[in-house]
Amino acid sequence: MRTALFCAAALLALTAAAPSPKTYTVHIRDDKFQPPSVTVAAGDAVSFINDDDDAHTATADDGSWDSEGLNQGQKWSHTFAKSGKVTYHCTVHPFMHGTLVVQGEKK
Ligand SMILES: [Cu+2]
Repeated sequence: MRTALFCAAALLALTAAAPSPKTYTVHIRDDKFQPPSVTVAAGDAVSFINDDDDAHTATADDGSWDSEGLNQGQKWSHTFAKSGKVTYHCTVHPFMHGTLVVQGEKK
């Protein structure tokens, strides 16, 4: 019992020390990524939600990530661990562009 309490306390201390990851949301609406540019910290997640009635993707221009096809109402979430700036597009509508900036120390 005492061990279990100690473990719980240690876990709480660890949780408090680490910055908690956030989740950002990008809506895909009217053939646009909204907002078109998002800045997050390394370890944060972004959810892409398709609000349109036709299919879209969120696909990194450098191929590092890809939501694949999202139908109306579908959501795709991804955690970004690597810092840097990545532009992305929709493979169905190549005129749709967005920018994702991931900030954090490089290791
Ligand atoms: Cu599209």
